[in-house]
Amino acid sequence: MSTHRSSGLSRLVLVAASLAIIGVVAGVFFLLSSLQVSEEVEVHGAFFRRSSMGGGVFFLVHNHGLSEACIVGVEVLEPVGIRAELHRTVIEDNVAKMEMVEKICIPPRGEVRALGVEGDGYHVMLTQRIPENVHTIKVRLVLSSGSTVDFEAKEQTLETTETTTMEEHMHHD
Ligand SMILES: [Cu+2]
Repeated sequence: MSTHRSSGLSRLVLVAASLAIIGVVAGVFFLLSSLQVSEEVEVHGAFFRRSSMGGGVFFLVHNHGLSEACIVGVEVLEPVGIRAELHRTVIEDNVAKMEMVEKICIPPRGEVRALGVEGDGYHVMLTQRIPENVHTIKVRLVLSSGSTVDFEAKEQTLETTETTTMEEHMHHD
């Protein structure tokens, strides 16, 4: 009789303990999944420089997520009709060369300095002439997750540009 009672009680304790564990596990999963879904990729300090043939868009991009995030596409929302490409500048034999890249990946909890040669080489290349009266452009980055990040880039004119940054996109002219 007493053994039956104690086994019933221990079964109750076991059930309560399992429920508590399930609750904790579910809570952790919920927390992780909500971190995944929340806005992970942020653009900071964006600006563009024009050239006769188009220009370059430069920015810092932060990944607040726990997994790698990749930029796989770019488009100019405003003004319409301006083509853009993901680019990287590489130095070979002291000569800066640009190449198109399929993607720009940001490590978990990391950043990429898309500032051309002053940063990690990456930048967005504008391959069409920006109208003279346009001094702010709106850019959309497409991530491999399918989500998008929109940001504005104000024009940085040569007068306000540091001397060291002036050389960088000269080869676009
Ligand atoms: Cu370029």
